[in-house]
Amino acid sequence: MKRILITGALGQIGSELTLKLREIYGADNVIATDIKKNTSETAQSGPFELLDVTDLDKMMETAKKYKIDTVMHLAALLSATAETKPVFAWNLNMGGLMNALETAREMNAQFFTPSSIGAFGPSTPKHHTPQDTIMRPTTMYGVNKVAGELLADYYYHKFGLDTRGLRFPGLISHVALPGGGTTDYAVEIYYEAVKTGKYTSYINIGTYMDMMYMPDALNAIIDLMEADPSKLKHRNSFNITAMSVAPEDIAASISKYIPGFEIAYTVDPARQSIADSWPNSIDASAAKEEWNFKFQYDLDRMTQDMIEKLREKL
Ligand code: VAH
Repeated sequence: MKRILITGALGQIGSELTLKLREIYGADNVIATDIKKNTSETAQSGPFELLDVTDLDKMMETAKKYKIDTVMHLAALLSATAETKPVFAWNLNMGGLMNALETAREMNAQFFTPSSIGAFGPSTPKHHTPQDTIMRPTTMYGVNKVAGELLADYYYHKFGLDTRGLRFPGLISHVALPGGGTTDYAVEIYYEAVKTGKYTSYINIGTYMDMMYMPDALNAIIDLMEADPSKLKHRNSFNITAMSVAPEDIAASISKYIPGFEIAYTVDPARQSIADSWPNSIDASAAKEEWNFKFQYDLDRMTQDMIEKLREKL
């Protein structure tokens, strides 16, 4: 990883990943791209190009202009939005991925794209979901993620491209908001806790999903990309997680730092049914064995940091 092209650089992951990569590899060596520009530090602190990921010519041209050797393809529509616009989701998620893989192939670049716990479905074992198991998702997002994992593995086997991926759980951060995901509640709850001291959850009590704090997710991406390829038995994609939590667990953790915090529930059936189709807790042992995956933030440590950072921000 010396010259990195990032798509979706102003999204939830990209906003922070771009800055972290610029710190490590040098600001000029990390080319941020997104469909729109904004005034964030991410957009201003190094090279930025407008890029619609469905435009292969522009992606190739940008890759060649900057002589990139790594593609990190983050641009995608998340699960809840994808359910409301399935055809658009297919075209963006699969079309964008295909273009990013083709760009990586042309440049002989290392390649990363996130998968998700959304790649699993109702017939997947729900607890300690193994690395290699049944994957029959019932959402468009999940279908895209499974197809994406297979496609990235195909590029590895067929063309020898160095493709690597992670199955992310819900990611929680205080920098850029997620948009249109099922796990977004786990971010909103912190904003509302700091702003108003209460939160109404659209995900029901007792609904367990895996989650991870953004700093751990960023380290995982970099550790995986830097990992010795001879140790990797899997490539696309590795289960990783830091905690398996339900809304009431996050609420209880927040109450330790914001006494009197109140949670209520008004369930959104659309997002609840997506959450119900996903695992309760996944097993990350393959990631630990093959490239030493580790995390630093458990629920309380994350809560403490989120509240501190949001108090400064809001
Ligand atoms: C979503 N945050 O909710 C994403 C994620 C684990 C789920 O992929 O759609």
